Amino acid sequence: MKFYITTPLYYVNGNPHIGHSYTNIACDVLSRFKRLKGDEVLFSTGTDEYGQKIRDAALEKEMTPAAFADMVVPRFRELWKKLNISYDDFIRTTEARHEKVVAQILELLYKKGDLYEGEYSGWYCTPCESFWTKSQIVEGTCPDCKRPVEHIKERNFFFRLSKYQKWLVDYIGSHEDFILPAIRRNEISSFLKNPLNDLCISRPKSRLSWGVEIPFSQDHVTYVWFDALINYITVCGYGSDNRRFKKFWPADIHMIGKDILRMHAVNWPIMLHAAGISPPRTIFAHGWWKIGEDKMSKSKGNIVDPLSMVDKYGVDAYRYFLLREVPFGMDGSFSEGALISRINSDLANDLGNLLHRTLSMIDKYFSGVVPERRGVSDTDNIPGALVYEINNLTSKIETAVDKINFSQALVSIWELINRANKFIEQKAPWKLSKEKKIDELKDMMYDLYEVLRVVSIALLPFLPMTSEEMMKQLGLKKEDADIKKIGFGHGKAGTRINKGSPLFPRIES
Ligand code: ME8
Repeated sequence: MKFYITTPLYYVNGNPHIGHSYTNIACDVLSRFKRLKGDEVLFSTGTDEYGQKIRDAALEKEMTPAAFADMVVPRFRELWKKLNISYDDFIRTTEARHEKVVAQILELLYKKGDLYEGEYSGWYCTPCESFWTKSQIVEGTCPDCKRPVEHIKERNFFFRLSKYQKWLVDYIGSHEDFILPAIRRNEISSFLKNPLNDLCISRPKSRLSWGVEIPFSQDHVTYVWFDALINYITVCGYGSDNRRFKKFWPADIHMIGKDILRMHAVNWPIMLHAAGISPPRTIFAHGWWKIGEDKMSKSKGNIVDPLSMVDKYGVDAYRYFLLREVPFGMDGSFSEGALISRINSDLANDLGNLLHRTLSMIDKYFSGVVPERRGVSDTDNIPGALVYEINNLTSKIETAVDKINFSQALVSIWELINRANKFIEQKAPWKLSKEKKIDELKDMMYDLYEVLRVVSIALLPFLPMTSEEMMKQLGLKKEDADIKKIGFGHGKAGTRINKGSPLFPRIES
């Protein structure tokens, strides 16, 4: 099975913030999960470098846009490295491979008559890089970001979006998973109840020359939103490697934030369809991280720097918080207080404690060697028993991940962790030891070891460093990180454990 997942290409007019990291962490979890299942994954990310706002940001720093982009791009790469984002390709819209495909698509649509020249008169919002009509703007401001728009009147090229509106409406109607979550599909369906305007896809060079050349016009470059979307087919080989393209396209998931849903769920499928290419399987638009009630964004200046969060609290604590705190798809409010609470309760108390005390007991009672368990009985196979719950974990996680519901997947893992913690309290192994009930003690230690072993595998996509550290302490090898081993009994009696320091020290606020 193949799995092709993409992130948006982020604008390079400022440093990456937690919103960007959220999308990439989500894609990383899905990619790692698919790899764990043995799928062949292509995970792409990158940067969007043309357009008016990058040009303006560069001018402010008295740099050329190209030099400015070269300065910012490494900050994205550095962040992805720090966050353990396992992407396979990083594409910049200024690369020749991208521009070549953009030119091919433009040429194809022009020859087909789907691009035409005309006069554009309307309003433009630079921070959103979006055109608006008179009826859309609100008291001279952009309906999305509420900042002033400028009036523009110039000759440009247009793409016949309107010609394909009926096709798109039918397509959305017959493909339930095309736009997710359902609330976003409904949003697009109601937007499509009104007639679509054709899309202005160019800029005269006299006003903006920082863009991809248009092969049939000396005087224009393409509109940033027209060129950037095309990266999704460039990455998987369109126009350069047909076999690879056939293998990976259509993309399985375009992961985006809800701010750029219309471009992805209306313009992009129509561009593809007009060019004779199938649409992606799923466009998933997640919610926003806000600060209080405000959306976090580079242009609003209320940014939380992911690097400082990671330096303070660690990569996996940060990943855990973003994935666990808010059901994926909904908005969330970021606060350090909430992050610290999650670290102390879920990571330090529940997970960290279970590992530390179980390994301490295996050290104490069995000299650091996993004991052998007696056979499994009927009472082990009823809901609530550890054996039963361990055997049910994979299906719970798979169901949640298939629905792109990360918090639910983590809840299932933590239910098992907490059941094991409760089991220790109820069974009081120290009493079993005192009373010399050695067989019972062995069974119990083996079961706790099994919980930790399956948890260490299940956590790999979400918290890769923690998973690795747990496996090391549990005396497991790399090849033990296999989804087929998330089941009771794969752990080997006789394994020597290597107890280390606690995974997540408590944070005193
Ligand atoms: O839109 N909360 O780039 P961009 C959650 N270049 N996610 C957020 C967020 C927030 N507060 N802020 C940003 C562009 N994001 C275009 C994309 S794609 C061909 C071109 C994430 O730098 C989210 O994924 O403005 C959102 O869609 C994306 O960053 C926008 O990034």
